[in-house]
Amino acid sequence: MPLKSKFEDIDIPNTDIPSFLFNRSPDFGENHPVLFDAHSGKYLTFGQVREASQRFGAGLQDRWNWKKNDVFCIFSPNQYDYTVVAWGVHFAAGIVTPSNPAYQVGELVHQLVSSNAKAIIALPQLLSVVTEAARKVGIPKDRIILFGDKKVEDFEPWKNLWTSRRANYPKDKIDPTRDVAFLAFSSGTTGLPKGVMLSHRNIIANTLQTIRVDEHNTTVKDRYMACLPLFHIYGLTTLAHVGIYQGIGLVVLQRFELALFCKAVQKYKVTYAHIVPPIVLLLAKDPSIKNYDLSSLRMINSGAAPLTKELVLEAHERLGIPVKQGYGLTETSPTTHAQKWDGVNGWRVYEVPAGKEGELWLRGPNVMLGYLNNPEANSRSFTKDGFFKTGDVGRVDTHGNYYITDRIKELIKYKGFQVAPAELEGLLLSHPKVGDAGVVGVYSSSVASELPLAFIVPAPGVSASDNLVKELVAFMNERVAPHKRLRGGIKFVQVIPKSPSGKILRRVLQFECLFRVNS
Ligand code: 4UU
Repeated sequence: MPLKSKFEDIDIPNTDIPSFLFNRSPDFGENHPVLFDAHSGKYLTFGQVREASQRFGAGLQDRWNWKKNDVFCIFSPNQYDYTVVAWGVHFAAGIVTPSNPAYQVGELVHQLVSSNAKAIIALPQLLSVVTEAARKVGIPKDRIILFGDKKVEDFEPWKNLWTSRRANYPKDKIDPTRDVAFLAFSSGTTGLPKGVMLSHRNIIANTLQTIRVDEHNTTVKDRYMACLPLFHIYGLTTLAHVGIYQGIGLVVLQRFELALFCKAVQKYKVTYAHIVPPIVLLLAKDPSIKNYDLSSLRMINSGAAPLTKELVLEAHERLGIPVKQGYGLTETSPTTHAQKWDGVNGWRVYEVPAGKEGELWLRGPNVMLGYLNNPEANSRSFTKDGFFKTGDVGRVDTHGNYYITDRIKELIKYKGFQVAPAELEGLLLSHPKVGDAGVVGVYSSSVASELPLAFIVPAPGVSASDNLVKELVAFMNERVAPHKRLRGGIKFVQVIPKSPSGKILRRVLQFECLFRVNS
C-alpha cells in the first residue's frame, strides 16, 4: 500500500549540482569555513571551494579535453578537498565514480571497467594499486593525479591542473534529470557491485529532503563530524552536500579512529556526528572517551546498518544527547527515512510493535536512474509503476513511524560497508580446493556489526582441515578489501543448500550458523 511522506513536497530546482551549490551568494558569506582538515588544521572557505573546483574543472577541459559524461574515479580515503575534486569534475560536466581506497587491484579494476573511467585521482600511498589497475584497463599514466601538493615520480598533484581562469561553466549543458553526477557502487539485491546512476537532480533532491527534516535543528554554527568515508553515499550526500549547502563546516578525518574522533570533536567543537552502529557502540562503552571534552556534541545520527534499542539508550545515557537513526540506500541518494528531532516533543525510542511486515518499496525524485548497463538488474529492482524495491523488510505503525526489521536481499553489512556474498563466493570458487561455497552474514554484538562467514564444500579428494582454513583466509585476504574479510570464519559442510533453480538458500545457511559447531 503506497504511503506518502508526512513532510510537505519540496521544490527541487531544475539545475545541476555546481549551480545549485555555487551559483549563489549564501547568507553565511564567502569567507565562511566549510571544510576542515582535522589532521593539519587547514581549512577551506566557501569561496575557496567554489574557486578551486571551478579552476580544476576548467583545467580538465583545457588540459585534458574533458568531455561531458567522461567518468573520473576518486580512489582515496577522506581528504578535506575530496569533494572539491568531485565538484570540479561536475564543473567540467563529468561524472564522478567514488571508489573504496581499501580495494585491491581486482576490485578497483572491476569499478574502472564497469564505469569506463578516463582518469583517477589517488593518494600517493595508493599508487602501486592504482598504477597496476590503470595499466590493466588501459588508463594512461598521465591520467593519474594525486591529492596533496607534491609530485611523486611522474605523477602530478591535482592542483597542477588548475587553470588561471574559472570554468566557463556550463560549457556543456547538463540535463539534471538525465545526466549522471555520481556513479556510486552497490550490489543491490544480488550479484556483484554495480554502477548506480545518480543524477544531478537525485542528489539535489536528497540534499533538500534531508535538510527539510532537520533544518529547524541546525544552524551555520553547527559542525559535522566527517569520519565516515566520503566515497560512500552516506558521507557524500548526507555530510558533504547537506553540509556545504547550509554552511555547516565538515571536520574531515582521513579515517575513523576513536582517539582521532574525540580529539577532533574537542578541538573543532563538533556539534553533530553522523556515524554507524559500531561507532555508537564505542561511544557507549569505551572507557577512553572520558579523557576528552565532548560537551560540544549535541546530536548523533546513526545509519547504514541496524542499531539496537539497547545501544541507542546506552549511548544516550552516557553522552546525554539524542541518538537518531537514518535509513537509506546508495540507490536512493541515500536518505529515505530519518528520525525528526523535535525540541518540544522530544525524542523517543520506539519498540517495534508486532504487525504486518513487507518489503519496503520507494518512489521519489531521489531514486536512482538505474544500474549502469544492467537491464536485468533494473527490471528486477523496479516495479512497473516505478517503485524501487529495497530488499529490506519493514513495517509502519499508526503514527507513521517506520521500522526496518529484516533484510531479504543477499547483502551483508560489515560496519556499514557493503559486502556482496556473490563476490566472495565467486572468489572462493576460483580456488582449486573449493567445491562449492555460500557466504552469509552473522551478527556479532561485540562489534555491533554483521560479519561475513563462508560455508565451504571441499573439492572432491580434498579434506576439511585447519590448514585449508588458513590457506583460504590467506587467499581471500590477498584479493579483497579488509571490510570483506571472512571475519565470521569458515565452516565446512557437505552441501550448500540450494533451491531447485540453483539459488543458495541463505536462510538455511544462517540457521546452520546458530546450531552447528565448526567441524
Ligand atoms: C537498518 O548504507 C547506506 C546508506 C545509509 C544511510 C545512513 C544514514 C543513509 C542515510 C542516513 O541518514 O547505503 P548502502 O547502499 O551502503 O546500504 C543500504 C542498506 C539498506 O538496504 C539496509 O539494508 O543498508 C541497510 N541500512 C540499514 N539497516 C541502511 N540504513 C539502515 C538502518 N537500519 N538505519
